[in-house]
Amino acid sequence: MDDAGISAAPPIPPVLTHCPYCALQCGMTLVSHAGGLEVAARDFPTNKGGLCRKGWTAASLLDAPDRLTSPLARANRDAPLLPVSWDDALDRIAGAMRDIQAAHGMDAFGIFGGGGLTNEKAYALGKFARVALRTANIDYNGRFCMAAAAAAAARSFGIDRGLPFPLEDIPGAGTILLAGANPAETMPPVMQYFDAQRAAGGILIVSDPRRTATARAADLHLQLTPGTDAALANGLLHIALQRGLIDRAYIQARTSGFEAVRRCVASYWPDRVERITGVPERLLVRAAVALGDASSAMVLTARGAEQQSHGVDNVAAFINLTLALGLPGRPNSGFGTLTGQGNGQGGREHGQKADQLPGYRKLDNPAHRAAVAAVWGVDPDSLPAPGLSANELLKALGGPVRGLMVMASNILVSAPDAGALNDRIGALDFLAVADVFLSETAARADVVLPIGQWAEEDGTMTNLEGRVLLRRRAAVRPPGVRNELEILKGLADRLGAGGYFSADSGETFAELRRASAGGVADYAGISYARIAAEDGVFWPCPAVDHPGTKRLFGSDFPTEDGRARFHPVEHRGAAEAPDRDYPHFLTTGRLMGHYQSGTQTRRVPELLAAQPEPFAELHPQTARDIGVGEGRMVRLTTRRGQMTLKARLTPDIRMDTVFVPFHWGGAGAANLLTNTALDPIARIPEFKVCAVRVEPVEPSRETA
Ligand SMILES: Nc1nc2c(c(=O)[nH]1)N[C@H]1C(S)=C(S)[C@@H](COP(=O)(O)OP(=O)(O)OC[C@H]3O[C@@H](n4cnc5c(=O)[nH]c(N)nc54)[C@H](O)[C@@H]3O)O[C@H]1N2
Ligand SMILES: Nc1nc2c(c(=O)[nH]1)N[C@H]1C(S)=C(S)[C@@H](COP(=O)(O)OP(=O)(O)OC[C@H]3O[C@@H](n4cnc5c(=O)[nH]c(N)nc54)[C@H](O)[C@@H]3O)O[C@H]1N2
Ligand code: SF4
Ligand SMILES: [Mo]
Repeated sequence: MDDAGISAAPPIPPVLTHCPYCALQCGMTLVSHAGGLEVAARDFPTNKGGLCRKGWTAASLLDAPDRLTSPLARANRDAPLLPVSWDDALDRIAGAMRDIQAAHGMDAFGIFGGGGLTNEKAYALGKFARVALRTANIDYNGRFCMAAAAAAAARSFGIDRGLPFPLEDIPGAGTILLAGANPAETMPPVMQYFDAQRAAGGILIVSDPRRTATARAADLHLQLTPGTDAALANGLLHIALQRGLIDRAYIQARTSGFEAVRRCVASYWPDRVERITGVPERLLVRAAVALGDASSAMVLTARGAEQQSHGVDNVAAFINLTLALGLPGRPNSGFGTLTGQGNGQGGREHGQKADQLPGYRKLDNPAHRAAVAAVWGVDPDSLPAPGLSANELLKALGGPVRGLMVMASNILVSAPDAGALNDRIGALDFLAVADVFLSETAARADVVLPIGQWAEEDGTMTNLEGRVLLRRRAAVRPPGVRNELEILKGLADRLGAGGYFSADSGETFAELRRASAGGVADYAGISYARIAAEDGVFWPCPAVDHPGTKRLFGSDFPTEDGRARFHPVEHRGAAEAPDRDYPHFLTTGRLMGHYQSGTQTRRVPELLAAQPEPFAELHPQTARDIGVGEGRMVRLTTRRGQMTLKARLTPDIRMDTVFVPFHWGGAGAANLLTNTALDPIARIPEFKVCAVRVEPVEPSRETA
């Protein structure tokens, strides 16, 4: 197998690899510099040499002074974390797993994974939960991310691949609607594709309650009320129908269920949609006509439209629009979601999701269970049932779930209603965290495991296009750290299941290929050597002589009848609407210079200097109404919590909306405020909308 052996080669920079952060997975080169490594450009087909400032500075964390280099453990809940040996640390964790499961049942120990893990690790983690720990309760932070789009795409198209086409198709699209996406800050190098699209005469439309850098780069900005995305999409489809812009031949030949959607959107008159969304009727008409008239068009959603308690509905409404216009499967056209985390795509395909097995198979499907059990060499009946989804798992902590192991997530900063989660973590019998740094979550653990970083290991990542990429080892890791594959093998040994696991990434990938063979996300034909030679391979790729699948849906959809399905959707709005006590909308999201919970980017001096602290973005009129000026402290209060932070005034935000970035912990964590209301299908929390009260903090209070 050509996957073996790579790990054994000593790393000699320059090494061609990829950025550790977001789902664009920009290609980069790691070169030697002053005894360490430095990032240099790489002409890779996705980013074409471009990187954002997070990518350029990524290598500085390899020798960060406060990097963890020894396992830590505390003697009891009140004792400090102190260095221990790896054997002690793994014994402690395996012992806690055994004790908790013996006392409270197999599902009383949970696992929380992350979309930053390589495919190999995500696969091994899912297998570890089912085969070694034998718990139903494993889920991951992707549930906080693109889960709504994943569920909606799977229902309508029969498959969830973030983009069903490569980025290179973007410049050829006549019109593009970015719904709740701010790639100018969240994936800066991808903007070259939208710039090229506009330069070729295309129209770019952005829907966002804020006039973001992305909205400023667009031809048309629909500045909608938070939580009204489904109404907007239905309104656009209503106008397209009214003006005869829909593609009846496509609807007839390639879809089912249109009639119910047609009836549903009939009541979304433009003036009604203007009232719901706040977007003027003339802009709605311009957007609908631009999409409907173009010979090719795309709708791309991101977290703005998705992280809502009706996120699946919102995405379904946009999919309906694209199907009615006859777009999916046509050149330079269709629906897609911009997946967020480095391996957000691959991380959801190989089994760290509560309901899934490798290859995007389902745990509740007997044939799928049998296929995977055969590869693993276990009895299908020994595999647990689907378990709790991420936020439900976090809500069960200290209740039915008594122990938790977290790998690659900083839940105390990134999960909704962080104050309540903090209490529940305190009520756990045992917490283990594997991280590179002592994150806010790791600082609460009973045992902390120090992890090797991206540039110190080989492995594969699957980017937002469904392109499987190779991450290559460029540095020797510091003594004292291990990677997740070694840790899972070490724990499995102690649980009597070590024979099922390998600590080698090449061997694990070879097994993943077999386990995914025949599944929706089929990696059987993908090898490390092919990825390196072909600048990535697109799944599904069922055989070594298969070219991989750059574009989906050209002739049919992978549904039972080959047709895409419409789903009628009514506008329902957010779970929490502003009222007298909490009169504004609060929304949360990202800044260019920080990544997620900030564990990594807050440790990069240049990035921290550029964005040292959280702030509340307010419209100047809103600020005048409550009596605060630029840079003054405001108190934000929701039904769940309170935080005090600086006001930043900008006319680019709606007057009824306040925005807070979520990259800080402790008293600066935006998630002290957010709502845990979940989408009923995807179980994604409503990070993007809740009701908030904004008040000035008097000087006496400020210094108190
Ligand atoms: N710099 C940076 N880049 C990142 C990340 C990061 O942390 N930092 N994280 C990565 C990850 S994991 C992800 S998921 C992606 C996320 O990428 P994006 O989805 O682009 O980022 P967000 O800032 O979460 O949300 C996008 C926009 O949604 C808008 N929005 C808020 N409420 C609504 C609403 O009700 N409707 C609509 N239509 N829009 C609304 C916000 O104003 C915001 O501008 O970014 C990835 N890239
Ligand atoms: N309010 C609000 N909250 C949000 C969002 C929002 O828009 N608003 N967005 C949500 C979204 S889309 C996401 S994806 C989540 C992300 O939130 P988190 O899951 O907290 O994501 P990260 O900050 O990337 O956490 C990764 C942690 O793992 C560590 N780490 C990095 N690489 C590795 C590795 O290879 N192995 C191990 N073991 N650890 C590693 C990092 O140091 C860090 O502490 O946040 C969600 N939370
Ligand atoms: S856009 Fe994403 S992948 Fe590219 S350099 Fe920035 S963080 Fe890294
Ligand atoms: Mo995400």
